[in-house]
Amino acid sequence: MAIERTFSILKPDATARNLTGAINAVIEKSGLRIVAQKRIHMSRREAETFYAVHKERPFFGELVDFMISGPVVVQVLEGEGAVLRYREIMGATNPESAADGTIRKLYAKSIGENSVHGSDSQDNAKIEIAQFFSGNEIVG
Ligand code: DAT
Ligand code: MG
Repeated sequence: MAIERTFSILKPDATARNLTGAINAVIEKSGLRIVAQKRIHMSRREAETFYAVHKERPFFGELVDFMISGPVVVQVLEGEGAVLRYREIMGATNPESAADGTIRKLYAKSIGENSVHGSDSQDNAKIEIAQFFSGNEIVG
């Protein structure tokens, strides 16, 4: 498999509980490298743009409100098959269904407040990375 990049967010429930380092430790133990990272407070418009694919879903309003409820850490992760690899270590969207040892099993509070985002395809990874990082902020 090729070296890829994926986009990650440590969500407000994670920053609120001071879990940035704990989650980064799981990421780094998996072999993925954090090649860009910054702590931001998303605007409503940024969150709506980021999750536009879900705008018809009943939970969209709640999701946007949550994502702007506190700081987040946006990241670019790099490694072999990074998109799929990160989805594996994140675990299922609903922490009750997430496998043991995954970030969501370890730390997520609920299906809505589930600690992390990870891109679901290489195409979306490129789009999501470009929403938050310029090329010179990514140091591989
Ligand atoms: P994932 O984050 O695993 O890619 P997704 O893309 O289907 O999941 O949904 C994006 C986020 O929306 C998810 O991380 C949390 C929220 N969400 C999804 N399904 C939900 C639901 N049934 N109720 C509340 N929030 C939900
Ligand atoms: Mg998704």
